[in-house]
Amino acid sequence: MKEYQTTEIRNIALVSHNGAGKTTFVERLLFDTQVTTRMGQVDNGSAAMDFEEEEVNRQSSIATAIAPIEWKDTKLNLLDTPGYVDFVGEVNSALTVTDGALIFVEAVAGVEVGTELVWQSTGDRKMPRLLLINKMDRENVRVNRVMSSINQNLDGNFIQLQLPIGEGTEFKGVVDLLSMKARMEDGSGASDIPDDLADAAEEARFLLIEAAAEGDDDLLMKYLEGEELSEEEILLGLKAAMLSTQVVPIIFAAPQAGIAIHPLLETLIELFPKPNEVGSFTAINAAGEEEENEVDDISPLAAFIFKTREDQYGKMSYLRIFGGILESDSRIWDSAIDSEVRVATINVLRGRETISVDRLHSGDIGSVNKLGDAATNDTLCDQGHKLTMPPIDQPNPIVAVAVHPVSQSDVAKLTTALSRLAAEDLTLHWNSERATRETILSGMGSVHVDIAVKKAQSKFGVNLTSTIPKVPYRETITRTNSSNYTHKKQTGGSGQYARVFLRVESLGDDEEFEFESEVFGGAISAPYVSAVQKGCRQALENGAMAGYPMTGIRAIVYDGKEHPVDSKEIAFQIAGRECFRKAALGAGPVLLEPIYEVTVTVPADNMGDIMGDLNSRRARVLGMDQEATRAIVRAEVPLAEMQSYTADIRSMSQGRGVFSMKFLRYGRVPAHLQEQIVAAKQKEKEQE
Ligand SMILES: Nc1nc2c(ncn2[C@@H]2O[C@H](COP(=O)(O)OP(=O)(O)OP(=O)(O)O)[C@@H](O)[C@H]2O)c(=O)[nH]1
Ligand SMILES: [Mg+2]
Repeated sequence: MKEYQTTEIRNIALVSHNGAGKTTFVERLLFDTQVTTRMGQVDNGSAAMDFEEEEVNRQSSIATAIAPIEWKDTKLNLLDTPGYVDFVGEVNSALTVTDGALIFVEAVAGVEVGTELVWQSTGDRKMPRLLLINKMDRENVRVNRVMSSINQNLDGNFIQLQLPIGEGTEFKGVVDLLSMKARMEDGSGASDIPDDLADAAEEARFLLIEAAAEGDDDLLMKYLEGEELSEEEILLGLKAAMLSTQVVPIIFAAPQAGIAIHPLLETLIELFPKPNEVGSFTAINAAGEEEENEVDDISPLAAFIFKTREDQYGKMSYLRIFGGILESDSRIWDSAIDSEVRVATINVLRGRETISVDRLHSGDIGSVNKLGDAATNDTLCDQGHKLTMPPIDQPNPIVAVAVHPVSQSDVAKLTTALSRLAAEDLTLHWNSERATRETILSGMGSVHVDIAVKKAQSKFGVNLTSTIPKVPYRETITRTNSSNYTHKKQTGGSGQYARVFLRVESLGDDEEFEFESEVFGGAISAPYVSAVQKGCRQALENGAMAGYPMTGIRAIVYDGKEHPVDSKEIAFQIAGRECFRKAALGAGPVLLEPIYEVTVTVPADNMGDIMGDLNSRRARVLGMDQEATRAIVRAEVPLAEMQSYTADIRSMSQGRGVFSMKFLRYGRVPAHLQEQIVAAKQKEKEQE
């Protein structure tokens, strides 16, 4: 592959609701630029971009794949992201390393929940955007309908760059409003505008020129003075207006049928910014200061790892060069692990295929194999000029399952497999929950977590079953209580003897455990006091009431008795443990449950249902907001009530609702529920 300079590169993320045709679009471009001899199809598993086993099975993308499209001395790095909401992590990482977003809107469906989400995230990032009304060849396409869906649901200044010629099965091509020429399906150059579209084209062009003029002060002056703007000037103005996010141009295509592809490619190259045109990048240097550098080969090296993937050949780190040039066969610095890493071969990726290159210039995207301990979010730099770029912003998990290894060999491999899965996907988390002794895998939705379980099997050979996780309750006390306990055991020779007097007091919410000694006059000696503390800690772990870990307790040992022969540390440990349990049981023990802050975003029409439902989940509403047509509710909700929320919110809002959640604190379980939980736990114990 030719070596591309910064100005010859465009990095574009393809984003949308699932199934809007992103992957098919890339397959069409790979075919049209003679990379493939047959066009790959998502539906029969032949797509170069959907190469993962689960993608072939599901006929839909689950991870971002990259295609370098070479066209007229320019390389477009297209990042084909998955549209399904569960894979939002892949979208976030793609948006972090691209300079613009091509948003696909399915021509029949119009704006869908996934469209709104990517609209929001690209808007938050102030990215230049282009809207592609896609699958124009589908039966039942009505351009008016999809345009009004866009105008009603997305908040932006849209401007048509093209007029479609025909719609649905009659879709034949587009009128390019810049050149005022028709571009027909066969890809053959330009032709005259069909007569029946001439007036409409003039009208639309007028709006386009106006929008372009507003993008640049000099152009605006010229325009207001009544001068004619050249095609180049219009493009310039439009590009500037897009870069400052003032304007979002709209184009049309039907990639599967190959209609209106070449004009689209040209538009992408002309309108999306070069990597050096979006402004400098920020990184923290060795002195801990923020440093700004241009995206330029002469800037200090900064290569950001935005994705890690493992296959049978080992680990691949996907990176984007922000500053400097990354050379193959070099040794560079990983600022996150503060260590040198060796860059052997550098590859450019095309789906699963790797094409080796000597170097990557600033702005480019590629991958390096076996980069030692380097991980996603690390920045590679020069040892003499250390730089650290900010990590990719990812949401917290919203769905969790408990995973159980099937056989003994699966037990041994479990943690390695989960760690490797989580390293590949930063929205996938795992932890061992001490309160329930379960291994928890959590992610962005049930499909996300299901696929992770399948990958554990297919990639790492670990068989897992999954269940709904138990709620990790805790126990605490509500008042002070004192107790004493004697541990006495006499079996033949020397026995065991310990007597302990202990008081428990309730601590603040955030404190877990404190231990004090008020033992006076050496009633028990120092090593035995420590043994009592150890015993208290054991009791803390195992709970007093229902076997959940206890928290928020201060234990004070204030008296005791030892025996010159029979007292041993183990005896005091046991006495401490039992005394603590006894004291805690008499100190008004209560159950605590994890409470999350939940933010729900739904179409305003669904607000009533969502509020009613939240109430039935013991939620405490913290606030409500309205943004355009959407309502946002913030509430505190116990985790126990959130187990099936992903499915429930989908059905309540016809798939248009989304939510996020983050752990807030532990809160008191209401008395009537506490009784049920304790009883259930007791039953469980009896059955063991
Ligand atoms: N009629 C028509 N169908 C298309 C076109 N492009 C894609 N499709 C079909 O739409 C479906 C989804 O296409 P994909 O390319 O997988 O869409 P995607 O956006 O990559 O989907 P996700 O990866 O799941 O987000 C497939 O069945 C395609 O065959 C098109 O131009 N016209
Ligand atoms: Mg896809």
